[in-house]
Amino acid sequence: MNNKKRFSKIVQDIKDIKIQGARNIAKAALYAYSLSPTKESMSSLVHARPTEPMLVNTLHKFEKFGYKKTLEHFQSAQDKINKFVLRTIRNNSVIFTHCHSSAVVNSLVYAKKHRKRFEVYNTETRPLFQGRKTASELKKAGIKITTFIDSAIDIALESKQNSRKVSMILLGADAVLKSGVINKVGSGMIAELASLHKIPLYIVADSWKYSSHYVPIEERDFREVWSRVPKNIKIRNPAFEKIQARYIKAVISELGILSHSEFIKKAKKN
Ligand code: RUB
Repeated sequence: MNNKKRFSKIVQDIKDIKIQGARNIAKAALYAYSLSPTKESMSSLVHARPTEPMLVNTLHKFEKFGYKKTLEHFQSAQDKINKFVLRTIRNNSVIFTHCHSSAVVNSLVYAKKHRKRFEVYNTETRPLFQGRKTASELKKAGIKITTFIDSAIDIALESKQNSRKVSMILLGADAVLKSGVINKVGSGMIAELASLHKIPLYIVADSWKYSSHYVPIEERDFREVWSRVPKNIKIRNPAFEKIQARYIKAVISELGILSHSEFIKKAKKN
């Protein structure tokens, strides 16, 4: 396969969610852009998933620092994040997560390897079921996992309906903004329920997800929801949603375990 074909395949895989999650998307975009570093390539990568400032930030870093140095950031940031998440997990706890975040999954696998005792509740995450990916990866690492249908989020978080109460929520992020965090649709509702049930909600995210610009919410194809929908039924399929800053206990990034406002200050400086 030549570079042009390889580039187009990566863009298509990002569009089709074969490559998913902000960090994996940014990493794949970095490689694709290194194959074809032109204005047009930048534009097709940026438009492949519009809610991804990490992708944009990564391509700008590439222009300043080159491929190798930019790529190194991903692992070194994740290594630091893993250590910070390890500190926040209490033994014998139940952790709730949503969709598939490589930052969350990596840090949970790291915590398990470092002998933390915990189990995980997660959601299947319709319409594309990224929750199954999370469940399979955690199971493979020997972590006890229970998957709930999305409509049962309140049941998952409500202590009376489960043998054990959820002690913390770990969510990934697509964008960290001054007003809050954008993550998979459903995250806003989870944050409101977390506040109702007094469960701390942490965002686990690389600081390159910070953006001082407006970030649009991607609306995806209706066929993901209902492929043969009868005429005159309109389908809405927003991919992401904002979590208001007031619901966030801390943002765990390579910069530390910081309140949302402290994170914004530090990320702005970087
Ligand atoms: C994935 C999603 C993830 C964030 C963070 O949505 O919302 O929580 O992207 O992921 P989609 P990561 O499946 O639509 O891309 O921690 O891997 O950056």
